[in-house]
Amino acid sequence: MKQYFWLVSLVFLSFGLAGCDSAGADSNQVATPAALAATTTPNAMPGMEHNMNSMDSDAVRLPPTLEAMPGMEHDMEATMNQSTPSMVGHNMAPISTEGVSLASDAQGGQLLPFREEDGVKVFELTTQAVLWPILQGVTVTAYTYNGTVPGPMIRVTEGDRVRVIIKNELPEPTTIHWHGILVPNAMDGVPGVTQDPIQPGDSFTYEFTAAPSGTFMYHSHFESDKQVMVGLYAPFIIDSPTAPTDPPDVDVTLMLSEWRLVGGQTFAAMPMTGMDPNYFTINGKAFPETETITVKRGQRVRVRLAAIGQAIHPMHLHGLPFKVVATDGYPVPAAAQLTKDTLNVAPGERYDIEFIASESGQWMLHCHILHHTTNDGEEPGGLMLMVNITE
Ligand SMILES: [Cu+2]
Repeated sequence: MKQYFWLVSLVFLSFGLAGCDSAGADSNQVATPAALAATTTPNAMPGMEHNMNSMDSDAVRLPPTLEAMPGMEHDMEATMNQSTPSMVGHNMAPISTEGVSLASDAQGGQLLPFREEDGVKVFELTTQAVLWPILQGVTVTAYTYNGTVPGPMIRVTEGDRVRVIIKNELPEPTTIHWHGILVPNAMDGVPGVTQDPIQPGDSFTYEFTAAPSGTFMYHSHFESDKQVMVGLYAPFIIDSPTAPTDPPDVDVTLMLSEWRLVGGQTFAAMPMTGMDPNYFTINGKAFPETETITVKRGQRVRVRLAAIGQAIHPMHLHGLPFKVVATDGYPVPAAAQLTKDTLNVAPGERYDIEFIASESGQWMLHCHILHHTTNDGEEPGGLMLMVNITE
């Protein structure tokens, strides 16, 4: 058991290091089995108490000595002691709550109103930190567009001229990337490449013609492993200019993500030991606070699944097989539409699925990585919601 654990750890570590900025790293510094053996038990493994009592305690030790992970020095120091105020890791320090107040809106992803100026649809966004309840009694410190997680939904028609004015009220720079939308390069939102970062207090105007039609997202592209993970994301739907002959009766967009909340402090959750998520949200809420999809029997339901965190979520729908009708915004021809009941949604991906509400009852839609259906280790929670089909 122990040997197997370390082997797995080593393999993961190797892959992890391969994906990091390890330029100039001495390969001898990559953790060896000896280094792996010299581990310490983590001080706190929140949410892991309830199901781990029977495990060999040696087996839950975490690898390795962090000094031996080239390319990760800048961030890892902070991980070692999360309560130290002098943390230097820019993405691993807790999100400051200084001057941050409770969100005034209760629900994210709501339609953003716009004004028309010379045929252009003009939207306004403000980035701001808020205290965002993901669950009754559980509040994260979030970076948001307009005070909600997810930010407000921008919904336009293909061919619309769209202008988005963003004012940055965060304590740090930011940019917006229009994920999947065919924007001109200068509007792509990559700091240092297509634009300068938008400094605190500054504004920036994005403008483009909305295309193609489909399910998209907008999100921060500045230190995105931090800013996206603490809430800077939102849905962007582009409808086809030709009205569909048979629109679904219900059309729901669900953004999936992860959080790390320890001791009341919010950290950017990362797929990395010591920064793992312990809360999981659909549209900014964890079960049982997730929304319920209420439909009448016989209605057709479209669910737009969008994973914006850093974990893959195999979403499983009880009782109601669905068809995958679009992938990353692009329609799937009818003859190629797979019928499934479980669908992997990887970070950045969008899938539009459709099903007929053929059987009345309460049907669960949930992630099948079952740790993702817990709230800080307590089940049920996280990535679950109910599809309530009435007569
Ligand atoms: Cu999951």
